[in-house]
Order: sequence, then C-alpha cells, then structure tokens
Amino acid sequence: MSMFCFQCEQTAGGKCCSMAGVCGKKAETANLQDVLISSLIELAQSSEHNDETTKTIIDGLFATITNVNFDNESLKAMIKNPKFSMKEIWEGNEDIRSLKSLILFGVKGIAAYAHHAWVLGYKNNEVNEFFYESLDALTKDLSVDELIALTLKTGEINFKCMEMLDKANTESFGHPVPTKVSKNIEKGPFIVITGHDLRDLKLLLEQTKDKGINIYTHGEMLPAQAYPELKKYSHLKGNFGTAWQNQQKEFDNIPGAILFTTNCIMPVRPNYKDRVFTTAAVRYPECAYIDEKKDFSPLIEKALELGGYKEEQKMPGINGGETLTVGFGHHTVLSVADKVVDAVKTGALKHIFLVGGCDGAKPGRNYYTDFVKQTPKDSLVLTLACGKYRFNDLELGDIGGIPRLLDMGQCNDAYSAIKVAVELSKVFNCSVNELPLSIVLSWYEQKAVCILLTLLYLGIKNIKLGPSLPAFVSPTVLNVLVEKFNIAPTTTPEQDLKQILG
Ligand code: SF4
Ligand code: SF3
Repeated sequence: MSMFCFQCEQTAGGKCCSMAGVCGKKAETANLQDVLISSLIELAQSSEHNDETTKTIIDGLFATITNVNFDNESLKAMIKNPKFSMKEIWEGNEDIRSLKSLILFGVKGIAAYAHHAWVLGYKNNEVNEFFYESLDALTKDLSVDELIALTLKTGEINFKCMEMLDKANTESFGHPVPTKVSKNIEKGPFIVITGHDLRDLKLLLEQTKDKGINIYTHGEMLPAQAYPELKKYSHLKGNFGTAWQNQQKEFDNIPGAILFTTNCIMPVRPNYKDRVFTTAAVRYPECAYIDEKKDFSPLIEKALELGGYKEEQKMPGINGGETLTVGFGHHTVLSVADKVVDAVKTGALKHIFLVGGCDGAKPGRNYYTDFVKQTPKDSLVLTLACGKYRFNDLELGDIGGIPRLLDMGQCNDAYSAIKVAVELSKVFNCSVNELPLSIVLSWYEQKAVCILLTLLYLGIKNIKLGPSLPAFVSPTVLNVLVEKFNIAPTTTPEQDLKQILG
C-alpha cells in the first residue's frame, strides 16, 4: 500500500514517506489520517460553529500530528466518509501544495495547544473560528498571494493561542519559578509522565498522593516541575531520561509505568508495551487507554506491581549532567529585566541566543550541543521545547547572577521568549530585529511549524532553521521566506556563530 506524508523533519529521503513512515506509521494509518483531515474539512464546511464541532476538529487535527496516534480503529471512529480527497492537494501545483501544507501543519500545531487550554477551561473565539476558516481554505482555489496571507494569519492565530495557553497554565498552576531538577530515579514504585499536558500531571499527582509512588517527568513534561501548584507535591521527584527519540532505549524493561499525554510516542517495543498507558489524543494499538474520566487506577496498579528499581539509579543527561534547572518563563525573566538591561549597558552581556525547538533522531542534531557549547561567555542562551536535551545538562555559568542557560519551558512557551524579546525592544527603544538577539531553531513536528509561522508573522528576521529544511517548502516559497525574512538553514556552529557575531 502506498501513502504520502511529508509533514515532519525526518521524512524519507528529505522528500516524503511513500511506503511506510520513518516514524513507524504504517501506510494504512497515514491514509486514514488523510481521510480524517478530509472529514474534518467537510465538517468545518457543513456544521454550525459550536463547541462540540470545534472540539471534534481540534481533537481530530491533534490525532494527525507526528507520533501521536498509531491506532487505526480510533482513527476510523473519527471519520465520516468524506468526498474530498487530500490527493487533490498532494498531487496539485507544487507552490499551492507547499502553502496549503504550511497552513494545515500549522493548524495541527495550534490544535494541540488549543486542546491543552480547553481542558483547563480556556477557549478563544478567534482561535476557534480560524479552524473553520483554514480548513475551508484548503479546498478553495486560492492564489499564491492569498495563501501567503493565510499562512501568516496562521502564525498570528498561533500567537493568540499560545498566549491563551500561557494564561491557562499560569492561572491554573502559578508562574514557573527557577527549580533544580534531579536526574536520579529513587528506589521504589514510580510512574513516568511524558508529553505536554499539565492538567494530566496535576490529576495524576492528586491520585497518587500517599500511595508510595514517585512521579517523574519525561520529555516535554520537564518544565512542569517549575509550576508552584505542581511542584508542591513531594512525590513529584526528578526527570527521567532525555528527549523522545531515546525512549525505546530508556524504557527498555523499565520497572515503572509510563503515561503518554501527547507526542512523541514511538513504536512501542514488546519489552515495555504492557506498562505503557496513553490518554487524550495519544493512541497506540494494544496499549491501555485512559479516557476523559481520567481514572488512572490501572496505571497506578501497574506501577505498584512493577515495584520500581531496587536501588537509586543515576540517569545523567547526554553531556553527563546530573541536574537540570527549569522555570525561566517570562514572569521570572522579566522580574530581572533591569539586571539584563544593566548587563547589556555595561557590556557584560553582549548577545542573547534563543536556541530552541524539537529534538529528533536524525544525525546532525549535535549541531545544537556544539553551538551552545561555543557561545561566548558574555552571552545568554534562552531555550525551550525538547531540543534543549542536547545541552540542558551543561554548566554554562552565569553573568552577574543570571544563569547563562535559561530554560523557558515547553515549545508553546515560545510565547515567553517572544514576550521577553518585545519587552527588551521597548526598553532599548528599537525593533526586535535590532536587538542583539539571534534565533536558532530546531524543528521536527507540526508544533514547530506554527511557532515558526508566529515568528514570521511578528516580522522576525534572520532565523536559522535546522537540522534540515521542511520538505513541504517548495523552492518558490523558500525564496519568499528568504527574501522577506532572511531565513537560512543552519550550517556549522562555527560558521553560524561567526556570521551572527560578525
Ligand atoms: Fe514520514 Fe514524518 Fe509523516 Fe511519519 S510523520 S510518515 S516520518 S513524514
Ligand atoms: Fe518535542 Fe515531540 Fe517537538 Fe513540544 S516532544 S517539542 S518533538
């Protein structure tokens, strides 16, 4: 059976996955996900705009993000026999396909963030209306200019969505505070929780109170350790392992249970399949699924049955570091803004780098480790999302008490980085592009697409993007991005640093 998917960074041969996904997605699953998108398009075009339809669209889009849903039966249950076929886009004009892909993949990312806000009780009408507008546009005969405008609007809406999620997270759990996180796993029963959903973590912490079970964050859940309403639980211990692409090795025969709340789930190996639980948009055949009632009892029982390690285990980061520091969201960073401004004025701080985005399995991602290691001592490195596992265990020192490496949170906390940049530009009375700030992004899946579109919508120039450029960006569209925004692929850390620092 053949398939067509080119939505992520690891797509086969840098072109498309056509027989099976490099991510492990089978052709049947990929095709079902395409039919699901068609089905959502027709739902958006034919239904009344209400909460029920909006939530169906959000959850359907979320299910098609890379490494979220590998379960054909659950996909089939979401499909309503559409007439439109995604082939019309995939087999059409290359530039139109490219722009429609940017919009569709961006909207998938927005759906994930809207879902997290929604479950905390936060919705935004403009964001919700855009799901209908953008899906409808995918079937329309639009010009390149019209599609470029809609692509930038996707970035604008994502900005509003990330802002809403920031509000949802901080009003529900408090503003993140700097927090040191251990990478050791204590003896005794434990649960590893991964993904981006903070509400799931809160519910799990409540249900495991006084049960003799420790909870460890993994992957994109790490920043949760910094939220006051989550860190107050004494059984929320350290962080397990590194980024998503190492899970098959790190979960090998693990004596604990694992909960996936979002991406990135990889094909689950038999030696830990019985201890993997998924919830919300994540589905994997034969793995237990926890529905919206969020009764985590089977997960808790599994953790107790497995019993955990007999002795404490050390799980250092990829550079050997044994602790990580998190919690530098906009609230914390802006509370020391005067110190940052003074350091710039006295010359103690000469440059700020934002090195963030997704991690991934393909070789070449050590670029980000080497880049951060080589940043000069009079520079700060802001980071976010799971790409930071390439360097977040490094000890980079500080500048006048401000740590040189500042972990701002999950990918959606790109909102924090933008807020800080905008505030600094106000203080220095210049545009964000005139700040001594450089953005070096790593991308993998579709949330990185909507974040990139947000940065472009905000007019941010000179972004370096790696480890490779998206296969769905056609040469013409790339030219537009280069001409308008001077976006460039990463080269080598040495060359890029030399160019940035002039
Ligand atoms: Fe290939 Fe990525 Fe699509 Fe998976 S999500 S099938 S790896 S392009
Ligand atoms: Fe990572 Fe999958 Fe993108 Fe939120 S967990 S960033 S890749």
